[in-house]
Amino acid sequence: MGRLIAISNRTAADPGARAGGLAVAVWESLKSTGGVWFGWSGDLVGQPSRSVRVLKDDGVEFVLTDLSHEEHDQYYLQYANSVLWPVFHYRVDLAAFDSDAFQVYAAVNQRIANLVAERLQEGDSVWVHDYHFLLMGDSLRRAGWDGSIGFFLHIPFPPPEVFRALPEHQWIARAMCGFSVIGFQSQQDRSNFTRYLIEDCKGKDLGDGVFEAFNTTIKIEAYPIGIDAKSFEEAATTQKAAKASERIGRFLGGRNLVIGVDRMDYSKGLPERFEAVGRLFDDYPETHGSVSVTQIAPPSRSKVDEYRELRQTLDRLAGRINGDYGDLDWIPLRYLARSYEREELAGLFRIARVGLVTPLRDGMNLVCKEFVMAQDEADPGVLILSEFAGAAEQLKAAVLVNPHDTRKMAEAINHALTMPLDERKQRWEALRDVVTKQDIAWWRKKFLKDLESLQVDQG
Ligand code: ADQ
Repeated sequence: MGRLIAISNRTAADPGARAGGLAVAVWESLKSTGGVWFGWSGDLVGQPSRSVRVLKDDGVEFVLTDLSHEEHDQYYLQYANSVLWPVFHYRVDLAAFDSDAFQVYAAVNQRIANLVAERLQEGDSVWVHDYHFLLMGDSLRRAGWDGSIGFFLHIPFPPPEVFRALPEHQWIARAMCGFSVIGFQSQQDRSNFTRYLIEDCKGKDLGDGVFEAFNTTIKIEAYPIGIDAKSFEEAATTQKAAKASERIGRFLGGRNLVIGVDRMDYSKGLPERFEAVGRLFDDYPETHGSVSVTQIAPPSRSKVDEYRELRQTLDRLAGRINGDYGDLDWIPLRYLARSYEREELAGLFRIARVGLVTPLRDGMNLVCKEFVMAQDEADPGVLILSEFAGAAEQLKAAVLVNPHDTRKMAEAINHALTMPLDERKQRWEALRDVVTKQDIAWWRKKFLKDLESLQVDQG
């Protein structure tokens, strides 16, 4: 097999950034084959730059480019994060459509494609990641690369009716057909995209996951991303994990912990979750004084304004709940706007009776898989999962909820809190099986196998 070439907006050049899903998955893949990882350096400069910085670590070469201030603003903050992110999460109402920003988005895709194409060798497999680079297949073709190119979308793909709201939808779909393999998180996302291809692009289903559109064939599959299950399981029994459990244990004073851990983003359904917690205390008085809900959600720097509004809503909701129900020795709902280390989170998950993962829409969601792996098998907690997270297709043994239905969510939390040990064990064993079998290595192999088999076909 040739070299693996990864392209993603942020890379794991900074070892501290190797904790998230994408970074771990790509890092492991590149280490095992020895490859090159292209992406943004994280630095900003005056003008679009032609130069790159090359770093080497553990056999992996990082080729990093700076973004100009305009590129950062238009490509990254505007088009990727304020247009594609909301529309792909079904939130057309929040999108700040902007055709100038799209031009810069296309130009950055092409600039980076040119940088990559200059360094490609015959036999290389190219693996492009996420919504920052939807046009990269076409851009690489324009730059002269005719080998195979895989693409994996980490966020949802919306139904055609929503995708069509993007003024550039046809351009984007046509460019995506420059990829040889397109991977989605779920069957739902895959079928949204293939339906668009058939309805709007005269696409044809050739069977076996292969589609024809724009005079080319593309393999289109769902590859649900996993976590490094074994290592998360181990993280939950480290000293750091035990210390975190002990610290929160002091605050809990024997009460049941219900935990939520998210990046602060409107897609995560935090106000709806807080409403459901309010309903829990309204409708189930027996929970007063016996349950503590802790929500961890650190602010994200690139979304300052949006964060401010969300934060105000959460503060108002938590204030109402704590004012109505709190007591001298009981805070019903705590909201911590900071982040914790992986081992600490694992320790908190382990001591929790209920994990609340209720996004309004999520590509996959890795937190729910981490919650599962952190549990104590003798006394496992219960996972409450939104039916709108990609993970719901795999984690059917969770308590599945509609995150918009706050009354039902309150009922589900109460059900989870009172669930007998036998049922908790049964559900957890089924969940652990899936998360362990379909882990990060399984995902990577499944995707790369399809990408490589195309290369053999073409060769
Ligand atoms: P994210 O939207 O970032 O990822 P998610 O998959 O839930 O969402 O989390 C990624 C990682 O961040 C997890 O390892 C989690 O532990 C960590 N994390 C989240 N909140 C944290 C907190 N408060 N403190 C510390 N760590 C925290 C995108 C898509 C997802 C998709 C992933 C991977 O939006 O749908 O699952 O990519 O493809």
